[in-house]
Amino acid sequence: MRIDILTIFPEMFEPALAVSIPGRARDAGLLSWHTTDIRDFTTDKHSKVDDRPFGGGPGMVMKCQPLWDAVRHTEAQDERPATRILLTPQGRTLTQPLVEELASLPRLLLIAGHYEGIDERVIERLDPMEVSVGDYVLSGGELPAMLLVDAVARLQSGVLGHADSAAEDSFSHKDEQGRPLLDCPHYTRPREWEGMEVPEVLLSGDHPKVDDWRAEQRLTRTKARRPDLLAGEKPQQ
Ligand code: 9D3
Repeated sequence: MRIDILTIFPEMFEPALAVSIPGRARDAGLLSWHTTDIRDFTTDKHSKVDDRPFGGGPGMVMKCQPLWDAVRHTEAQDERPATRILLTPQGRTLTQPLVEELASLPRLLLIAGHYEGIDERVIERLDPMEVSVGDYVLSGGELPAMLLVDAVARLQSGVLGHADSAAEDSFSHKDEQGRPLLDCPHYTRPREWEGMEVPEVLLSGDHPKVDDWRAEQRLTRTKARRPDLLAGEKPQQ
């Protein structure tokens, strides 16, 4: 899979992604990412990617032309068709089902804005999928773009080792109706730490009993911490 990232802060991406699972995926030849600096596509002498909003108000608005030219230039770098994704607070929330859908595509083109907004006309012309990473305010789309790269990278087949693949299967623990559950608690040595013991069942060697305990913990924790996950009939999309 190829991922292109359009941004005015291209230098943010390499250090964050190289050290993590995306770095492993790249080393394994399963993933590549390429940044395009939107500022390289400005035509004025001050390299202005933004301008004051029509109608007044605070903040600046990203101009149409540099972004449009950056997208067209970047798409021409590879023959695979790119799915255009704009990271924006107005988008649909990134969830694991959406990550799985995106992870199966040959090429993503991520657009990270760093302004109050982007001129609506270039959004209309690009017609991207609009994606948010949750209901909180960030200063730009760069960190959301990195979240998305990380989430799709770890689903490229071959990235996760044997242990992790098994963990991946059991990570997606579901209840009887197919709804995702939170994970159970984990413990490792020592058996006693600061007067705190490991639950006896985990030391018993009775694996069916351990499985039952973990299943019960997942359900209890999900009810207590994320009742919304159990609210519907189907998993949330
Ligand atoms: C305070 C500014 N807001 C006025 C109502 C609008 C606004 C514009 C740009 C808020 C945040 C941003 C920058 N954020 C993103 O580009 C962004 C984002 C986010 O802030 N939260 C969750 N997901 C995303 S994806 C991109």
